[in-house]
Formats: sequence, C-alpha cells, structure tokens
Amino acid sequence: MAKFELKELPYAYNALEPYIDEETLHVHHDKHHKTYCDKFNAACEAENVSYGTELEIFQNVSKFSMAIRNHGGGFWNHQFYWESMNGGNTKPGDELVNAINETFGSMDNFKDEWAKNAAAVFGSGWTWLIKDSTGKLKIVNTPNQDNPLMDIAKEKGTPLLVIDVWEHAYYIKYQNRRPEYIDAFFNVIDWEKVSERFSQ
Ligand code: MN3
Repeated sequence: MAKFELKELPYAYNALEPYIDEETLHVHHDKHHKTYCDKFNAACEAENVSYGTELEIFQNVSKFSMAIRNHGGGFWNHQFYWESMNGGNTKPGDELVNAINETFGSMDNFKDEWAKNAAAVFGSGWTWLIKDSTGKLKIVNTPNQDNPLMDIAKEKGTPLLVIDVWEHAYYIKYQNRRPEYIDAFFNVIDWEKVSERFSQ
C-alpha cells in the first residue's frame, strides 16, 4: 500500500514574508499539514485502501469514509497550496493571461472575483481556479477539505491555483481579517506555476 509522505516546503519558512509570516508557515505545515498526512495514512491502513494515488482515491472518494475524504483532501490540498506560492515576483504567461481576459474581462476583474469568492467561504474551505472539462476557467469554492478532483465536487475540474481560507492559514498574523490575508495572497502567487498547470 502506498504511504503518503509529507514533503518539505518548497521554499524557506520566511520566504513569503511579510505577506504570509514564518510562524504561520511553521504551524500550518509542520503541525496542520503533518496531521492530515498522518491521519490519511492511518485511515488508508485501517480501511485497506489499495489505490495508488490521491487522484485515484479522489475520483472514487464517495465510496470511502469521511476520514479518507477529509484527511486525503487535507493532505493533497495543502501540498497544492504550498506549490501555488513563492516569494518571487512571477508573471502569468500569455496563454493564461488571454484565458483570464476572455473569462473575467481583465486581470483586475479576476482578482475581484477571486477575492469575493474567498471572502464568501462560510466557515472553513478553499477557493480554486480550475480549468473545466471544456477548457474554460472557473473560480469555485469547496467546503472543509474537499477539492474539485473529487467525485462528490459540485464543480469539477483541473486545479490551477488555490487559497486556503481556513482560519489556521491566517489567524496568527491577520486574526479575523480574512480579506487582508486574501489581498496579501496576490503578492505570493506563483504565476509561473499556475501558467504551467494551465498549459498542461
Ligand atoms: Mn490549512
């Protein structure tokens, strides 16, 4: 049976300062993400899950327990979130810019739409930019640790970008001010990575 491993952050813990602080990244990665990883492995073992990849599990997640759905989602979503950010100033590629302009009208409109969605997640969840099966861009929210790869997702697609809007993602620095965290997030998006995902 596959054993899922917690990877190191793809950058230093202080790489996203001042937008996302070092202490938050330590707690978020070393505690929260690690717990999802540990509990996902424990649930896979307890339930004799024989699927090899998270993707295979997500595509069949309705057949599994809530532990598999929650911890598997928590494990995968966080890795995808870390890899959606970096400390450099990156720019989206032409192909992605064109698609964003076509779908949202402009980059500024996309940002407004994104921020509105992320602010509107009730309780804990995630806001995603996805490419649906027709190749169209969409912003979607998922509750808890669900994601758009899961068979239970209302709107499915290939994830391109994500923001974690669970309180643990921002509370140390921003307390209850989620909109400030959402604003700050725009400074640390790895647009090169998002463009790469879009073109694949
Ligand atoms: Mn989180």
